[in-house]
Amino acid sequence: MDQAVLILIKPDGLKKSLTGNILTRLSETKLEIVAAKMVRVSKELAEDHYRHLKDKPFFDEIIKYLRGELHDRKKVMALVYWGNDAIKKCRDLAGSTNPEEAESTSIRGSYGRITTGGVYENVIHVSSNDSEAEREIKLWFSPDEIIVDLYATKNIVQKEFKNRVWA
Ligand code: IDP
Ligand code: MG
Repeated sequence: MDQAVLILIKPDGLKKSLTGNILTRLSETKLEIVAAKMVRVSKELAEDHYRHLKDKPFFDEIIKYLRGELHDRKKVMALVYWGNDAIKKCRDLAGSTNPEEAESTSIRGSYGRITTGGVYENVIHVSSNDSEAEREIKLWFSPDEIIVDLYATKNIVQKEFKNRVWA
């Protein structure tokens, strides 16, 4: 079944110059990249992304982590991969959430670590199921940033809409 999945290269992955390695590993899946961009992550976006973990003791730390406050790299690379069985293929390549338990050849097993503060710095995010993928993709991307039509859209006319354009 064709599926979409949100991948984030987290600030530790960018700081460690792992973008190329990670994209090469993901290309083994033969999935198609249908969206990609660099994002400066707001507190609101980070909290919405991890809202299912709001009650966890590590919530505040993973918000800081995703925003780049632990790495002096305030950016994340966001991508949407699309194709057959995309979620399982990408999660298998990523490995377990805890990088010390992840298979040593997986992305997280190869490049992740646990900080002294206890955060699992595991280099990438991968959506874990279809509904999570849909929610996350809609959170990180607008319809026009994705080159295929993944979900239903509607047209709205926005009056007095302020938009920044090139000067
Ligand atoms: P996932 O990223 O494998 O889907 P989630 O449970 O959704 O795992 O957790 C989101 C992120 O929060 C993880 O990728 C990891 O960075 C961090 N995290 C999850 N569980 C723990 C934990 O028990 N201790 C520290 N950090 C954690
Ligand atoms: Mg998750």
